[in-house]
Amino acid sequence: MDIAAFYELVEKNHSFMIASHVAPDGDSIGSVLALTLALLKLGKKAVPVINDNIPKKYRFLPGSNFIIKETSEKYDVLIALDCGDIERLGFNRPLKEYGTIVVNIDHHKSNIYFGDLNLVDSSASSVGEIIYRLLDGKVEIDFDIALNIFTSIITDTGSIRYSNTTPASLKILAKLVDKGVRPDYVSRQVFERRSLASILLLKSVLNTLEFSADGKIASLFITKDMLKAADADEEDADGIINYAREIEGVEVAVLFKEYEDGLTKVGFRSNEWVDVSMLAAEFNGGGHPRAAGCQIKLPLEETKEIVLNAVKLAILEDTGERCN
Ligand SMILES: [Mn+2]
Repeated sequence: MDIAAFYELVEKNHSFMIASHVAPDGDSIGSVLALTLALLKLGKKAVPVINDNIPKKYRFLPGSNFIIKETSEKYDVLIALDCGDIERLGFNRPLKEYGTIVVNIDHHKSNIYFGDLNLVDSSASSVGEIIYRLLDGKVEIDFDIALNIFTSIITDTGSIRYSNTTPASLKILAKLVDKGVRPDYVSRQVFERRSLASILLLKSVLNTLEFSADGKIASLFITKDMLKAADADEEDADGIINYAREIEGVEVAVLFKEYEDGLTKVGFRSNEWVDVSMLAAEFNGGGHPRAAGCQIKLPLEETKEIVLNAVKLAILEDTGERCN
């Protein structure tokens, strides 16, 4: 789908459901809201839908109070953002029951092109960047839309620190600052506010730090009891994996989270050369080369053993072919 096809779709249809993945992050929320606000400006009916709780730190985003979790309504068009596959949306019904036409806009390399129309660009830092390019010159990017897109890009690039930070994404950020977005304000909202519970949780999680593969792998885990003791929820665990990734000599960081019914969620981060999206894919997960995740229906200890063995193998293989 190119830009012309997108506007043809907008012209021909009236109601739009803009959706994104469960465990929402800055890119999913920001891009959903930016596109929702733009479609409203074009006189369309547009409803943002994310089937999960919106973390408190993203509540400052204009339009976030419009987000609903589910809908029994059917729209002309369902636009899924930042989802490599249908499962990520976390909906109970088939997509065609939400929208007559399904549009898939994403930047995951692993995207399976599940839409009737697909706009997938894995070179984009974020879906926010793709939305900017869709809107640029067609819809006035006002302050509210700018703030949402800025937050998409700044969160998916880890404050312009990750390898997906490109000249294109930096230029867009500059234009958004021109629209009045204040980087220091966004930073304080998103990166510099921590609950006491998150600090207490961090304290106990750091005690679980373990190394393998000569210090190239660092892993952490979170049990249900640790969450309870810190009076923390999942949101409070945000970013903890980076403490493992940032240790000198570490290439891959892994965070294991214990869930109900023997389910364990696994987060991966890498620094330079291991493609963790391939690792996550081994366990039916997905993501990006430097940040990915999966869920495994096994208790924490067994999951740790299986996953860490897979990471060790990946490190060995990659070391063999490594050129830098
Ligand atoms: Mn994203």
